[in-house]
Amino acid sequence: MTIERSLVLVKPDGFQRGLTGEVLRRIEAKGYTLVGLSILTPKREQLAAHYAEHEGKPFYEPLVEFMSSGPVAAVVIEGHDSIKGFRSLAGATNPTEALPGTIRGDLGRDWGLKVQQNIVHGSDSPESAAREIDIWFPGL
Ligand code: DAT
Ligand code: MG
Repeated sequence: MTIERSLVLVKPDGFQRGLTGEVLRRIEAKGYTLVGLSILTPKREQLAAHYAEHEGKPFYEPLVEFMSSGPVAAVVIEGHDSIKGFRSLAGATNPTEALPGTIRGDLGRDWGLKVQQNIVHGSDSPESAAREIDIWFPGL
């Protein structure tokens, strides 16, 4: 098992609610290292690249709208199996179904919107992580 990097985003809902520190605390408490950290309001083009796999889905437009609505914290984390490990910390996509103990399960809920607001993004594979880190932290 090689050391992996994963791209984590604290989404606008998490950032606006002041949960960035709580998310970073959980990442560090788990033992992963922070190797990149940036606060920015994402542009549509950046989100279109990031979420290319979801283009055409019913939640795509609401997702891009939501993600560009305010600041996010973009983070690169590092550690053995950190891609799977962060997905485990984050919990299921639907915050109603995400188990207690996970970021989404403890801190998220369904707000009845067209897109789920679920606090965090985490890369889902080594290929996605490499692609996403290049989008958010070119050259890192
Ligand atoms: P994840 O973020 O768990 O990797 P995803 O990549 O399938 O999930 O989707 C990206 C985001 O889009 C997800 O975090 C929340 C939103 N989303 C996904 N599926 C949805 C759905 N069926 N209805 C509303 N929003 C959805
Ligand atoms: Mg995903």
